[in-house]
Amino acid sequence: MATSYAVTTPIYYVNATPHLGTAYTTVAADALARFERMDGKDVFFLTGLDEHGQKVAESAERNGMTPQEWCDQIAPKFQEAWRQLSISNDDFIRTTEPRHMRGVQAFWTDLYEKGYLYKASYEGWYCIHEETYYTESEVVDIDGEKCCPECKRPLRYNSDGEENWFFKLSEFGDKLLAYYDEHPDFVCPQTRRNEVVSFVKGGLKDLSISRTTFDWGVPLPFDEGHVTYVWIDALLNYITALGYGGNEEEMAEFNRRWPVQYHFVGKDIIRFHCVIWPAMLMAAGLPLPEKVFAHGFLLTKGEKMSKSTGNAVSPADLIAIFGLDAYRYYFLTDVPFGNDGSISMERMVQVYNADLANTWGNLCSRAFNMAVKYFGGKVPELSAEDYAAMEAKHGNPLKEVAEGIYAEYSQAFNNVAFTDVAAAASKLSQRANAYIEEMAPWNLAKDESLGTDLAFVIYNTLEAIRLLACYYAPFMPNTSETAFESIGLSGVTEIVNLEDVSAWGLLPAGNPVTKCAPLFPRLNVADLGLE
Ligand code: ME8
Repeated sequence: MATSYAVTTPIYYVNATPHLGTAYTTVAADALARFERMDGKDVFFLTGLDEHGQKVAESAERNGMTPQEWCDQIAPKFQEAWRQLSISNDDFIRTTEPRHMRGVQAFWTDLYEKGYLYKASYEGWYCIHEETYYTESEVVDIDGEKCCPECKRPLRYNSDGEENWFFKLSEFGDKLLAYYDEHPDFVCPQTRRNEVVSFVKGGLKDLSISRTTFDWGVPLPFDEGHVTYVWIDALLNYITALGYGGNEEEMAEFNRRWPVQYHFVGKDIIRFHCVIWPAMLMAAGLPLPEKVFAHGFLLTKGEKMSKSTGNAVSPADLIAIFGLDAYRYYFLTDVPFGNDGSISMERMVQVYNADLANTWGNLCSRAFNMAVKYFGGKVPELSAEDYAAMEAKHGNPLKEVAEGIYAEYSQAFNNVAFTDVAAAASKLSQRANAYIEEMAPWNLAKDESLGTDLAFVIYNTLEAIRLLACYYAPFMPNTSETAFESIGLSGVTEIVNLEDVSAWGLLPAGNPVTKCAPLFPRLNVADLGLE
C-alpha cells in the first residue's frame, strides 16, 4: 500500500472571502499534494474553514443573519475560489460540522479526565479580532490607547473575572524544548524555529480555553455554559477531519493518517501551531505532526497584504489577466517559500513573459508547429540504430540535461523550495529552446538527405516537452494537460510514478501531435493599463 502523506492549510476565517494571502498558502499546499500524488504517495490534502468565535457571530449580526447562515453563505465562496484555482483538496472541513464538534468534545473530555484542565477566573487584555488575551507586557501603546500587538486594534480590559477553563500549558515548556531539540525539522524554516524556541524559553502561561460571554462555539462537554476558545477549536480540525472522535472505522483511518507530514501556515500563526498545538497533542498522548512550515508574508508596496488593511486584490482579478496556471506559477516561484517578499503587477508580467511566454509556451508552439509541418502531425519515428547514429553525430544535450532533473526537482520539493523546483524544470525548457536555435530544423528540412537528423531533433524536442509537462504539472496542471494532449498523451495528473516516467525516450513514436492555442500569449505592461 502506498505511503500515507497528508498536508494541511490553516482553516480560514469566514470573516473574509479568499484573497491573495489565503490563496498563497492553499496553492503551495496544492502544489506539494500534486507532486506527492505523482510521486506515488497516498495523499490526503486538507483545507477548510474556521467558523466559530465572537468575530463570526458579530459579522453575522451586522449582516442580519444567524452565525450559521453567515457561514453557510461564505463557505461556497471559498469552495468556488479553490475550484477556480484548481485546488485538489481531498477534504474540506468546516468547524460547524458534527464530525468536528464531536471530535472537539472528545478531545477536551480526554484532557479533562487526564487532569490537564482547571477552572479559574480571568482578568486581562482581550482582542476580539484576534480572539486572544494579551499580557500587560505584550500590549502596544498607540496614541495612549492599549492596542493589540498583532492587529493594532484597541483592546478591551476584561475585569469582570470571567470564569474560564484553563489548559496547563505551563507544564509543557521543557517537554516542548526537548522535542524541538530532538526534531530539528519540526518547525521550518530555521528562523521560525529560533523564534519559537526563544518564545518557549521565555516561559509559558496556562491557556484559557473557554469563553462564557458568547455562545457561538463548541460547548465544553463537562461544563455546558462554556464554549471552546476558537483557536483551540480550530487547531483540532487537523485531527477531527481524519476521523478523531469517531467510530472504530473512523478512528482506524485517523490512526492510519495521523501524524500528518506537513502543516502549512503563515508566520503569523506559529505560536498556535508550534507551541499550543503540540502541547495539546502531548497532553492527549498523540504523536506530533512531522513538520510545521511557516511561510512569509506577501507584501504589496512594503505592506502586508490583507483584507483588513484594504490592499487585497482578488485572485480572480489576476487570473483574468494572467490565466490560472501563470497565477499559480508566479506566486509559487517569485518569492522563495518561507521568506517575506514583495509582489507587483510589473514583476508578474516580467516573470510571465520570461519564464512562461518566451520559454515554456514558446517551446510548445514551435515544436508542435514543426511536428505538424514536417511530420504530418506525428511524433517522428526513428529506429534504435538511427537514433544511436544521430546521437553519435549530434550529441544529445536535452537527454543529458533531462537525466539530472528528477533528483534535483524531487529534492527541491522535499525542501518545499518551490523556486528551486521551478528552476530545475526550467533548465530543460531553456535548453530545449536553445536546442531548436542550434539545430535549426528549418534548415535541416531543406535537405532531404537530412530527414533522419530532422526527425531526431523534433523527437527530442517533443520528448523534452513530455517531461516538462510532467514537471510543471504540480504548479500548472491545466497547461500541462494541454501540452500532454498535443502530443497524444492524456492524464498528466494521473501519473503515480514520476521517477519512472521521467526516464528519457518514453514518448511513443507515431503519437498524434496537434497545434494548440498559445499556452501563454505574451503580455505587455503598457497594454494592461497599469500604473
Ligand atoms: O488565521 N501573505 O485564519 P485567516 C501570506 N483561522 N499569507 C497570508 C497573508 C499574506 N499577506 N495573509 C493571510 C486564521 N495569509 C485562522 C487559522 S488554523 C487552525 C486557524 C495566509 O483566515 C497565511 O497562511 O486569518 C495565514 O496564516 C492565513 O492566511 C491566515 O488565515
